[in-house]
Amino acid sequence: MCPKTSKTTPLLLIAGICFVIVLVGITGITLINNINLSNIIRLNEKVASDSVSNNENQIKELNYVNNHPRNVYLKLNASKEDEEEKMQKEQEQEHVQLELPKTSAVIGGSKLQIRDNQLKGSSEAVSPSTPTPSTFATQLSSGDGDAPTSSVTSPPLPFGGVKYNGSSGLIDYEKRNQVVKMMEHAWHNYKLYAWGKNELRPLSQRPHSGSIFGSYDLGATIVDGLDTLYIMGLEKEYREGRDWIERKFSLDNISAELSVFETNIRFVGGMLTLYAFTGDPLYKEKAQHIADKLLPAFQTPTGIPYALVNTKSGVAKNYGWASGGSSILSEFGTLHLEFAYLSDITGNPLYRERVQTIRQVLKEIEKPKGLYPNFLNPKTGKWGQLHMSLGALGDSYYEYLLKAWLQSGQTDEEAREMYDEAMLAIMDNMVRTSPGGLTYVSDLKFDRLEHKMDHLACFSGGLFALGAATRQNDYTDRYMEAGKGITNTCHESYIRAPTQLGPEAFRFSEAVEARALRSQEKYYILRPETFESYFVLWRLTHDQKYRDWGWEAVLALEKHCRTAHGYCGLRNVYQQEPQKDDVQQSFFLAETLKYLYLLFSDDSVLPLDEWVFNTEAHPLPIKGANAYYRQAPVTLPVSNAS
Ligand code: DMJ
Repeated sequence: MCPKTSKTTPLLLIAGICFVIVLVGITGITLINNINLSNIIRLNEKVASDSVSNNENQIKELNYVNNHPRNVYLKLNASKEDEEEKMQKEQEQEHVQLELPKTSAVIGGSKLQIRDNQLKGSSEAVSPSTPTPSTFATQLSSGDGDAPTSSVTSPPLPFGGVKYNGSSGLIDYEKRNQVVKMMEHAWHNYKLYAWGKNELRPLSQRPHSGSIFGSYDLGATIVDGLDTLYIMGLEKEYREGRDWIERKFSLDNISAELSVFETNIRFVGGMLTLYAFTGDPLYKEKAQHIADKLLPAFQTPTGIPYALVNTKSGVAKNYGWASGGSSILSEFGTLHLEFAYLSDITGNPLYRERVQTIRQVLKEIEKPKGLYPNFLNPKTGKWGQLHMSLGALGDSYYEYLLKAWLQSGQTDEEAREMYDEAMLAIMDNMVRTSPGGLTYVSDLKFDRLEHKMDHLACFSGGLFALGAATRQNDYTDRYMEAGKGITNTCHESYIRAPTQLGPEAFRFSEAVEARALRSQEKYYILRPETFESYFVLWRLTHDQKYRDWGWEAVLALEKHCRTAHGYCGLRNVYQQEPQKDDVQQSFFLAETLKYLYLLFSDDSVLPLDEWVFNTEAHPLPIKGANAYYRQAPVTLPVSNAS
């Protein structure tokens, strides 16, 4: 008996333990699933409740299908094809074969397809099927939203007469789909863990309240990312975002201290693009609502705005660290596109007047060596420290000079002149070539060059190239050369890091080229500037290397920045397995993924002669060349808004 009992006891014991383990396991998994599931259900319900409304009306109002830039293009082409088919039939009857007249021109060293019939003074036959902006307008149906410009007659030719052939630059579907999947991943996780908040912390799966917009529920990722969703055709996600804006977005009754610059480029810019795309009056109202909250910042003796404004009290001030109470060039100099466009769509000239005042101050002030220092005192109208940069604190001011001219349909000649003067001064005083042959833009501090380039300055590859492609003058070739050289250097800064992602700043010395040296320069926060230049250069040259470089970046982002719950920046790009920073920046959705998507799209998606990108990659229509401009019919007298 005894031996028998001792044999069965351990067996029973083992069976009992196994049973308990299985039981605990099942209960644990069910619990975890329930937590995740209830989380998802809760968030989906929240999103859904934000979205409940008369869907049918919305569909009619938004008219997503008809107004989507891609679909309008397809629609245009379809009608073009119809016409071509009709023509062909007629010609077949006459046994005549005609071809759409095309030729090519070398602009800034790149070969571009142009349409002869759109060249000034061309004597060649005009193809009856070639769409013009006015046919654009009449073929559009804008539903219940504000109508696009109804008749756009003989617009001044953008790009100095050069028009891209809409069919060139084919779509790379596989790579583009990958970018769409990245956008879905970023958006869905933001929706799951941070909906309505500003940004997502992917590792901690909670909102990022330390973002520049703080802990207020301003939905920065929604407003910034929405036009990217729209462009990518992610309609369901787009509608969720649009509904959130309608129901929740307001700056009334909150006392947030907002950056005038950041709020303008992300929120006003985002709303303006959505308005241009859809004609949905909601976006125009919101853009104006936000801009009005920024207006108190402009009440300074010079009209140069302060950096920060309180949305409730209207009290405005500058950053304590900025050179003796100065405002910052890249901030007050990056308002022009949005404010000018806002005036045109609202009929209220006040916004344009505010930025025109800034322009006049900058035009008239004496510039050391023709350069613009980063700091300007809004009370005295005098420069602060004489630090010059095409990176942090300077960058997008120069961008907006060229783009204000483009946005105006190349009529704002003052802006182009200021751009040319500034960029020539930068080329002479700040652009240098390393011993290894890399072109870079140094910072300049008083008379001393600091051979360092910010990642932020990598946008300037595209800026120089765009300057070259849009006007043939004595500097065209230099601009294009600088644009290509800088873009190549930024690519080098990426591929010299084991992660294949570029550092925040990189230096040039006897010992190193295009590498960060200081620990605080080695991070990568999902920035877009290098990809922005790949995109612009790709559109202007169709050199395959730019797409290849973009794809390298996609692979690197997937390898190092993707997490189970969104995308993070890296603390040190020179480590094989870098630590992640736990922030999914809103500009990752607004800019980084948009530029990568466009890089693998064909040229007809947001053609550069019809759209100009604000500094947060929100495309704005070009006046006279784009039926989506939606200019208000009447210009109101100056309002009493301050
Ligand atoms: C964006 O917010 C804008 O591109 C801005 O002009 C500069 N920095 C970030 C992205 O890096």
